[in-house]
Amino acid sequence: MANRRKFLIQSALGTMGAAFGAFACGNTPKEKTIASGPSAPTVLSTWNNLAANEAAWAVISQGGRALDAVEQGVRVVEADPEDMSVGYGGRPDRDGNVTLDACIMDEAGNCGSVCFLEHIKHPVSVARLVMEKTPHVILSGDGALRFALENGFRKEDLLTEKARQEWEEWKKVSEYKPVINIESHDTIGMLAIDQQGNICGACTTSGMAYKMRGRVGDSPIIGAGMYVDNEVGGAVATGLGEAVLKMLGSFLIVELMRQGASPQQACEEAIRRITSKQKNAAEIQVGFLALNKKGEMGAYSIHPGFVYALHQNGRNVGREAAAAL
Ligand code: SD4
Repeated sequence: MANRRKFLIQSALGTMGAAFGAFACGNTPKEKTIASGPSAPTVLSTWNNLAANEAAWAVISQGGRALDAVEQGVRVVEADPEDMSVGYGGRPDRDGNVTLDACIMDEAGNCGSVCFLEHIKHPVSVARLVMEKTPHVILSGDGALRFALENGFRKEDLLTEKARQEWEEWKKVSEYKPVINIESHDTIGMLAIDQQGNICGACTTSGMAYKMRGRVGDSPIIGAGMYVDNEVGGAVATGLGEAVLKMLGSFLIVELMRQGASPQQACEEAIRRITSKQKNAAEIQVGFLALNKKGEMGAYSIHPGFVYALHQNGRNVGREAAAAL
């Protein structure tokens, strides 16, 4: 998969103009949102994950369930060693261990999650089994690994040579300092609406590079890294998980949409909560995506550079979100 830094914004100029025009203002007029038709089948994901969107769309275009679409979509990135923030090839913690977080949620409000999971390439699929086969929502660490192995997953070494070399380099200074939009991001959060009009979501990550052992971010926490409510819509987050955990961003966005906010307005309000309340906001990146049941979407981040991929109306395009700072 292409690195985000080489990311090409693949959108028709006219549409880009409309999108940026809409994003530039605080209150997005409804008719300017990127939208179409009631419950338009849609796949929306963080960062430059056009290939992931394609995999999800393949499920939806055949009449499949949004839950299968988001699982299949994010698995593309989990398996990609070039994406160094998710699954296989993800950057390790400061001790050199790749530890993974993921969650999934369906149209009935069922959800499952794994965190601090090691050695399993597809944590999202383990999260789905937690949802479908256990009475629990979250399994962590050794327990999550044991559950995965008992259910047929294979134990693998997820640390690639490239990630190991970067970690060795990092150890020379050992400074834990997430860089805005670079180095420690690429987490995929995905929302999909299927042809039945149901919305589901998933999120998967190796978390912040060089984190402390045992650190869990927002991505596997239902309501923080991802949330969907089939009456309203869904939201996903990317960026510094600690900032999102402090304000349960995805749940907040869905609740704001329930109260009448457009997806764009809801994302902007969620970012405003961070920039107004969290002292380090200028030094960190957080981006949110939202999708309502009509297929209208919103995207907003603290800093410029947050790109996302939207598959709707037969086109799969990358765009950059407007930003607060
Ligand atoms: C985390 N939110 O673990 C994730 C990281 C991320 O793009 O989104 N990276 O904090």
